[in-house]
Amino acid sequence: LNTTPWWRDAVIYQIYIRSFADGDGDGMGDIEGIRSRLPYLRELGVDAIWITPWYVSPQADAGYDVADFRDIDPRFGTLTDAERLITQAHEHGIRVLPDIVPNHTSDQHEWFRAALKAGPGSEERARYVFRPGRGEHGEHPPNNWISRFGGPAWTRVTEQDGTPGEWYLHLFAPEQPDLNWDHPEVNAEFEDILRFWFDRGVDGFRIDVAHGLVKDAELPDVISSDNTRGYSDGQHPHWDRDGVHEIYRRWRAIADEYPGERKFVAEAGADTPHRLANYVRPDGLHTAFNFEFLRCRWDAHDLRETIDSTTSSLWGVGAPATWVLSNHDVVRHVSRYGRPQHSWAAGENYRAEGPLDLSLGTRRARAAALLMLALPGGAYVYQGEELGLAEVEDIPERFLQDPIWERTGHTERGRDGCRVPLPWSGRRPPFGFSPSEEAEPWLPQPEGWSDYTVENQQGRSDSMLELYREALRIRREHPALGEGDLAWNDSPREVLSFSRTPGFHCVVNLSAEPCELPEHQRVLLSSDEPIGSSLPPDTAVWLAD
Ligand code: ISL
Repeated sequence: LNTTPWWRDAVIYQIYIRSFADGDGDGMGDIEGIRSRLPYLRELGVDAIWITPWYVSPQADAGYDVADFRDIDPRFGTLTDAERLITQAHEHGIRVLPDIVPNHTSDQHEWFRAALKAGPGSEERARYVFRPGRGEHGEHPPNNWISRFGGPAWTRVTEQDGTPGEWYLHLFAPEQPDLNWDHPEVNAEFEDILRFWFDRGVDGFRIDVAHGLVKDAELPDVISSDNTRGYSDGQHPHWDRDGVHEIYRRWRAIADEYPGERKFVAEAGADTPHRLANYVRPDGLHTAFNFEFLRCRWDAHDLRETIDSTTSSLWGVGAPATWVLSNHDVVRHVSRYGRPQHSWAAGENYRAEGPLDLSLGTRRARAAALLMLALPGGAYVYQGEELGLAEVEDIPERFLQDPIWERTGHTERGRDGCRVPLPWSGRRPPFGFSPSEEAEPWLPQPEGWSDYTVENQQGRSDSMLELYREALRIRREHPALGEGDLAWNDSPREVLSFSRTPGFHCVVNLSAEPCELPEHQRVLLSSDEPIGSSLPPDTAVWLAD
């Protein structure tokens, strides 16, 4: 009998809703599209789906600017569609986790509109972070905080009488004003929103910018808006402050009122595994994304250190580890690994340096999938990684939609390249993404994606899709996989080799030379064929006693 709560080792598939599947033919994904692809997800073998924000939103940041948390954006469907999706997903054995965005609302949220109207000093403004500016005429922002999307984190409003007035805080786009989490109404509102969706059957939430909610009330200048380096624990004025954990203790209590192990996963930009562990305590959130793993280079030493430091910090607080290779905010890992010189810049943004070797990137991505799915804990699969999609790096500028592109004055292309609508079938765009051939996906798909469609990959034993399906099938069946131990084996420096009990072994060769495989072990699955007694470079293998 397996008594492990489902969330401790779930494989959760990230649906970026506007790019997964389009049910109504407007070129944008929607709830009906997800519903129609539930059989695909069941066959893939994932335990749950995380769906990026589906709420009413002007879409200034692709739905992360929410105007009404209790209804669905008409582009994506209706509340009834959402309820039907939850029910049908459950019938397919798939749990559903929407995204919740508590750090900010849309500037079109009724609270923010009321705040603009009500003016300085009002109760309405107290739910956000409004301040007078610095300088003789208040013409300078209240402090030096920087928006994650570029430029100052403050925008000045024009008051009702037409004069330049107060400034409001937005750690992201100006259309995303930050809420004031010291305000009891803000707290009460989100607790109610959680209940609203739990009552409709959702199995948990992904919490957006979980580390950003609480700010130092004095709003002091920062040394850096990118990260917490240079500050001692919890002392940065707006990232990763201890006060957030009090909020999540209450959220956990709400989740625990419901049957069936509802769970949270924090998108917490904590700078060390130790700080990340603060989020995941028995009376706090269940899990948190482990972005250290995502940021690793294709380097055995880097990966092994990250695996060790995350497991030891998280196990220390009784939480399972999670593993993520890609998401809707970063360059797809085929493209990262296919560029030996890739690097993460100071903040979050990845820089592509040097030419892309697509076949190398793909080979490594196959090996990385076997590594990730063999590690203890849970894993996240970002839509399209199971198809081996690479970053689309040549989207014509007129199509780019990410606010980062505008806000940085076109110095950063932004995140659209990992958000291109999925190819399902057929020889040309929209590749079955939309029901009609004439529909134009909201971002153009590369012609070359005809090789990457689900239709083209299924049943082909050498395809990325079949590798994921087979790995997930073995993972469900093998008692050693999921939660549990990990023991490193002796291996050459550039080889990762570990065992899981009972009787499972994973070897990943990150060196330029073939490496010897242990004798007397049976190959369960390998990322490249054929495997003899040695493992080629950039290849992973699963072995059994
Ligand atoms: O702040 C960070 C690190 O300290 C970032 O990693 C931050 O957590 C990340 O940029 C937040 O992303 C999420 O919220 C954004 C949205 O644009 C992203 O798509 C979403 O994943 C604003 O809601």
